[in-house]
Amino acid sequence: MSVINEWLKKQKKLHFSLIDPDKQSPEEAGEKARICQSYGTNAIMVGGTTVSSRKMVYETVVEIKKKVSIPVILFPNSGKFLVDNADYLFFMMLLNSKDYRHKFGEQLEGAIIVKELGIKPIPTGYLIVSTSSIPTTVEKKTILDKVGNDDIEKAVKYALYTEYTGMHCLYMDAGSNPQQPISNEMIKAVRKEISIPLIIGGGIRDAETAKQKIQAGADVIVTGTLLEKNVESVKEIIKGIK
Ligand code: 1GP
Repeated sequence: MSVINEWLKKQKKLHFSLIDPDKQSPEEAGEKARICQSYGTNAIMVGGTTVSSRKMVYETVVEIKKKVSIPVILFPNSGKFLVDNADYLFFMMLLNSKDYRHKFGEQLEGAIIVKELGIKPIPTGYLIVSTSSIPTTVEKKTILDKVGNDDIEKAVKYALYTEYTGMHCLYMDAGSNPQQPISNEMIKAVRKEISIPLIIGGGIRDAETAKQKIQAGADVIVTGTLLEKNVESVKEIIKGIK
């Protein structure tokens, strides 16, 4: 059984806090993680589209691990920035990238590093949903088979592909700080067709929105930008989820 399923057996719905090592000092990252744990977040994700220093990732994880007891999961943009002091790694296929490197190449190079470092991989299908008229950072970094908020059938196809290829979870992401989150309709349609855990992130900034995404069928909500701007506001989001 996948580790996310194990966690979901203990708590029906989960919240993950995403910390980008580029956005603050490792010490500040540790303090944010501590606050998020005190609010009831279930894991700290470490990563971001623009991360470019392995040292910064390592030191950020060191400081986070000093302050929290919950799992730390790497959310990598490349095999180059993997570190051995995190507990888990989202080993992700960027499902709707047309770019060989993002879909397969980075993972291929990263596989041997994962083995050598002994990090536990969580096989994850990662689907970028384009919800905004202004492209998010991740949309600028790769060439996408665009899945818009109305392309529900296409999202369902990618979700089924994820389940049928044996991946442990599907992470549907509207990118960092998009104009709007993934629609409730899309989440409902995907949830209806798959049984693996469904992680939803991107643009979730208030408790009501988080609650709606959970009611539509999300198992896990990811919050990133909000905790960079005002970590206290994560408390309400977690209340909305649980
Ligand atoms: C981005 O899903 C995450 O990859 C979080 O998005 O920064 O908008 O919370 P936000």
